[in-house]
Amino acid sequence: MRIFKFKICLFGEPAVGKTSLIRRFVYDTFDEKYLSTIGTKVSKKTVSLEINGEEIRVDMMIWDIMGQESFRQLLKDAYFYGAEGLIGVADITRKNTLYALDEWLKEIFKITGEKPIIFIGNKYDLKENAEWGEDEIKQLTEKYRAIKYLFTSAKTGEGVEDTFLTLARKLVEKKI
Ligand code: G3D
Ligand code: MG
Repeated sequence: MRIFKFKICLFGEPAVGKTSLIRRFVYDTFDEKYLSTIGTKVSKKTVSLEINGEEIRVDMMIWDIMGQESFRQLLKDAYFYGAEGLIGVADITRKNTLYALDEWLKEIFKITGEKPIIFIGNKYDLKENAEWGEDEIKQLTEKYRAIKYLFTSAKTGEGVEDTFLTLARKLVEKKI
């Protein structure tokens, strides 16, 4: 069986749900009391995909950035260096978190070059309180020629698997 390994980085403003999305995907749990810590955490999840009738194993090394703004500035280059896939996360209840992805990407692409990316509107379980929606995220998706956008909830799990598996598939397809 062919095995691929990819570095995948999540990015986005504090409290949009990056850590919760990773925990949901990797451990299938959602902990309301998860504490933010300092630094970077790498989680590994192995998935298998069928591509053109071939079963392929993908080791996804999923990087989570944490900590304060000043710390992130210091960490940024090392964090994004070698990233092969990107997941940009915004919170649908805060419009500024969507616009912030633009700023993030200007910096990230300087480090990684243009890489496959998926945009996420997280906290979809709170959609009654949404400050933005499909139109806004579609614009961003077109601007960066992203693979796609998705609305997710780390709380209910909606869209979470789809996000990571779509990215994994895209990364494998680029290689084979
Ligand atoms: P971050 O890693 O991007 O900084 P976290 O974000 O994963 O730490 O999440 C920040 C807060 O948002 C957490 O709440 C977390 O429980 C909550 N959250 C994350 N994803 C969702 C979601 O999909 N729906 C809802 N309703 N809440 C979510 P606290 O209260 O611990 O700060
Ligand atoms: Mg976090």
